[in-house]
Amino acid sequence: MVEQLSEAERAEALDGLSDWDYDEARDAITRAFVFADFSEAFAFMTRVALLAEKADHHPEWSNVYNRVEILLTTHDAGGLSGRDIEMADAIDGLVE
Ligand code: HBI
Repeated sequence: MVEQLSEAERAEALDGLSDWDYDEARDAITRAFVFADFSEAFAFMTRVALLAEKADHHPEWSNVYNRVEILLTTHDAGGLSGRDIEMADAIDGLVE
């Protein structure tokens, strides 16, 4: 069972994720990525999909042309967990 982050743990984790926003209603983190075109956006999604399968941790996301919006939360924990923070770090690593 994955544990939901406490308020203090969440605050500390969010401090280290400056590009992500906290969605209070969902107890989730979100980030929008914008690419040159659809092809670049979809290539990024493919890389995220491979990360997600490897980690057995999957994003809620949408894509419109060159824009990819990602929301991370842990369904098994009913909110934000350490697995979301790890996934956000790994996704950030793809675009830095
Ligand atoms: N992805 N975001 C997210 N949250 C989960 O709880 C989750 C997941 N991917 C796979 C997964 N859980 C499985 O471990 C379980 O549902 C079996």
